[in-house]
Amino acid sequence: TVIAAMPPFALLLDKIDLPRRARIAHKGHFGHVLLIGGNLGYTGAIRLAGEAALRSGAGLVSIATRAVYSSLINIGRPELMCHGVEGGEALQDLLDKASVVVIGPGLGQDDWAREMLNIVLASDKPCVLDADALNLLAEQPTRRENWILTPHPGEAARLLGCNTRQISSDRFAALSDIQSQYGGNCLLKGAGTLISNGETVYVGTTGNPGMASGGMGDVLSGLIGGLLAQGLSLEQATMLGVYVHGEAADSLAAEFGERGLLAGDLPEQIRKLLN
Ligand code: NPW
Ligand code: AMP
Ligand code: MG
Repeated sequence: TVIAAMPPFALLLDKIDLPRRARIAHKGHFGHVLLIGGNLGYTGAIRLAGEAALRSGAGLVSIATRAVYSSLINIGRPELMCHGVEGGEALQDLLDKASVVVIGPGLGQDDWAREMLNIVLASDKPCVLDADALNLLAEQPTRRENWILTPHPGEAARLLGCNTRQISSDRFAALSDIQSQYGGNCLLKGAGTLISNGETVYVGTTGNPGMASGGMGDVLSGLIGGLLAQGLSLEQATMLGVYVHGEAADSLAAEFGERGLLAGDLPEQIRKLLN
């Protein structure tokens, strides 16, 4: 395995085809992200992922969530389309319209969550698996190439059947084990997020301890999903997403300080950076 520092922003952008908005562009040109999650107690997670997907420039963003919460999640952010989905058939209809799926933020691990994940796994849509989708995946390990897995060390430990301390003692080995077992593009989040495409491991150079607060990871998975929906490759979306997520937090920390940085502060800053 080759280990490399993340290229600087200008070089990264040079290699990435983030689409320009042509004069005659319309929303259909920038992909449709379907985000699945937001179970009891965790509705905020899917809302944060949705805001990040919108600010990344995706054309359309839909959320599939529990029926009881569906009308609450987009309060104050009506650009998000929210669907209460209790059965597999309803989710299948939404999947058919989506270009990319993000599943996991606030998904929970109950029967509803399992049903949602199984339907996504049965489709061949490119997807980002985060949070509880990773915890459920650990129960039925599967390999796939067209997905991005975004574990933090706790989720990584579940994916590998070990404990967090073992993950932290050799993060490169842990990520390499996850990638070879599960395939696709994989991250190991934390201070200095690692990214693996199976050949090279990149070390993230952005981010700060202000990000040690709830919802930060949910913003990252929505951002990566939004970039994927705009036509970036799995690797490009992962690299650019991790870079910009950390850089957004760094510029906010430089202005306001690390303490009190909120996940919900990031999407607007992400927009500035991507433009
Ligand atoms: P320890 O304690 O060190 O052994 P969980 P979660 C470890 C949703 N959210 N370095 C650490 O383990 C999510 O989307 C909803 C080392 C820690 O105790 C999920 O669906 C929010 N260890 C659900 O909640 C905002 C690290 O992992 C354990 C580490 C549960 O997700 C919050 C915690 O992980 C949240 O996003 C690191 N850098 N990072 C909302 N507003 O609705 C983590 N660990 O048990 O998987 O719980 O990540 O909170
Ligand atoms: P999650 O635990 O899923 O909410 O994800 C937390 C996000 O914040 C990940 O992208 C981490 O890389 C980032 N993060 C958390 N703590 C730090 C830190 N001390 N330095 C840099 N990034 C961090
Ligand atoms: Mg998380």
